[in-house]
Amino acid sequence: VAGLEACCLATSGCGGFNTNGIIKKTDCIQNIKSEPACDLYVKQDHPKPTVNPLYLWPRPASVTSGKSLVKVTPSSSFFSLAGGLQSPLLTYNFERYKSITFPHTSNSMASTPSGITGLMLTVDSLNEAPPTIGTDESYTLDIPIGDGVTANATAKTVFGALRALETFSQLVRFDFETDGYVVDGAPYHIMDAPRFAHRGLMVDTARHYQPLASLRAIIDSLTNAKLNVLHWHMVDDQSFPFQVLSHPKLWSAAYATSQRYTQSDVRSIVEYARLRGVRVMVEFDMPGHGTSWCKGEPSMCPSATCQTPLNVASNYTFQVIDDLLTEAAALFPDDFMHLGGDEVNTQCWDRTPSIAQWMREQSLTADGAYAYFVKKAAAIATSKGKRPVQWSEVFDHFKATLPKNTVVHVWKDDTNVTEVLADGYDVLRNVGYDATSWYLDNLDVTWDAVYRNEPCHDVPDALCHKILGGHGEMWGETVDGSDLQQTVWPKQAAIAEKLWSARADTIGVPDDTEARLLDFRCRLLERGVAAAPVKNAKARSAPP
Ligand code: CP6
Repeated sequence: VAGLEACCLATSGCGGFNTNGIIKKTDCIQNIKSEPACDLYVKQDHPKPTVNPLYLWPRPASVTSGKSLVKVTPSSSFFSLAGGLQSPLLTYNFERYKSITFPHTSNSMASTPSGITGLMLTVDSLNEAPPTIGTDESYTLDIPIGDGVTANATAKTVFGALRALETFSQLVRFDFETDGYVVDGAPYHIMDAPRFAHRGLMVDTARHYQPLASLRAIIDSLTNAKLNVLHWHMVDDQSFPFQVLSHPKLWSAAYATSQRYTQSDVRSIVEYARLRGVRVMVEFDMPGHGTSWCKGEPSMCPSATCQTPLNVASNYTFQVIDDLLTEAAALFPDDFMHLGGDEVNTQCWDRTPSIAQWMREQSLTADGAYAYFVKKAAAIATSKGKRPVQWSEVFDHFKATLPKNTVVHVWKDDTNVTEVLADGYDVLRNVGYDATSWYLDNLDVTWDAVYRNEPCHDVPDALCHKILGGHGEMWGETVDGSDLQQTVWPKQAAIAEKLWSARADTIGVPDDTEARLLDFRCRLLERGVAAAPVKNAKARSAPP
């Protein structure tokens, strides 16, 4: 097919192709010779774990295990809730985890039940309201040795129960020799809870549209690594795919009439995420990165020739933002609402006579006008019951004058995280070894560079616990639905472990990590997640 390279050898490099001026990467995942086959995952072919848990990702807080191999007998009611209680969310996930835990069909399924015959969950609260930053995800999991016995899990919330189901699913494997399921290393006693409450992935749907099916698949993939936030970078300079009922022209700046999200679409994505214990934090980036707003609402922009940042001098700008955030607040139940605030170049305000005049009248410098904008946006979000989240620059510029409910999303190397925390702000940060590795779409970065980052490396212990968590960032300039998953995975797994698991004693990457990640990547492949090879970060093409 002209212009389209479906696949190419990792070593030869491959070109991209250009459609409507949008750079897209070709998908060139191939068997990478240096990557061990997935037989690594067949545990009897691998040295028995001496230090457990070798093959759980992310590493739980505490595991004790034994040396026994126990059989597991699947059944339609394998997963159940203690006390005969009902939870629609858990019933849904019992079905989901039946197919995840038991992917193979044995030839001798009819054989009599033996070994572990069920997993019973005891859950304190069956509240199914969407998860929040305060949701307790701790759980315990006990897998006994015996015949006709049940495994047991406890959790405080239904979302903690989901994490227990995930861990259980990772301990069960299909044994092709005996044509049945087994657990190695029983009995298990696991007590687990996340290190950070906010463990996310940012997906940018403005540089390329990401189809709904791709968003659902990426949400599904998050649960494998116990991640719990999708940060939806909804709009940017390039496109505005989101439906605003009160300002119906805004989404005329979508890439195509088909490449848009209706409010009903958004509701269904948020619900899909809730069922998996994933929060959705939406971002409307402003006043920078706002060129796309001009198409539907031209008066929000300084002028036709100088379009960004959004017009700070116009009350109408804030009227539209208020209307949009009213609608967004009703669609996204999450407490957090991201308002961007990054990369604001105020030259355009100085150069636009009406805005320059307004700034003089208000006795505001351009930086003062920037502060006025981001604080006004934050106040609007707060008035809708949301906590504003804003990128580093708002702190770098305005320091402790920001409202105290602001969550500062640190992405810049030169932002002093200790200072942000000491000034009383909650912090999210991009997890990475240095500025370049914060971005999953940067193919020069290898998984171990991501893993080597310690989220508190530059923060005193006394303040570390105040960091809420962080994100991998999937900027979309070169990534569309064809290569979303292999751009995110497996590097996002390194981030997931840094955010879930206890701070390692070892500086850097513990010895068994690569073997564990190779195993986890095979698990992702088994589950239909198109994770790129672990050992070859450049298995995909570079942009032309
Ligand atoms: N888009 C938006 C981006 C980036 C940011 N905001 C970005 C900047 C530098 C790098 C990667 C991404 N593409 N809206 C910064 C938060 Cl290296």
